[in-house]
Amino acid sequence: MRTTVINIKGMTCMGCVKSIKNVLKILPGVGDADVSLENAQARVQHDDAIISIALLEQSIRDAGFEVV
Ligand code: 9UX
Repeated sequence: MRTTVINIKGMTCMGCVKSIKNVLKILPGVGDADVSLENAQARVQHDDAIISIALLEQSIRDAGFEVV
């Protein structure tokens, strides 16, 4: 497991936070995901042999947010 921090643009409420959190948590290889509205950031624990950073980022984009 490694921890990856991803900066996200476009979260405006706790609903946004929750939906990104849910999107990340259901991905295979993700242990835990914490999303912070005030830091505009996701902190994801993942096994990078199973899920790459690029895939995490793409999942956030697919959910309608911008990765910066
Ligand atoms: Mo945060 Mo609400 O979106 O549509 S502004 S969930």
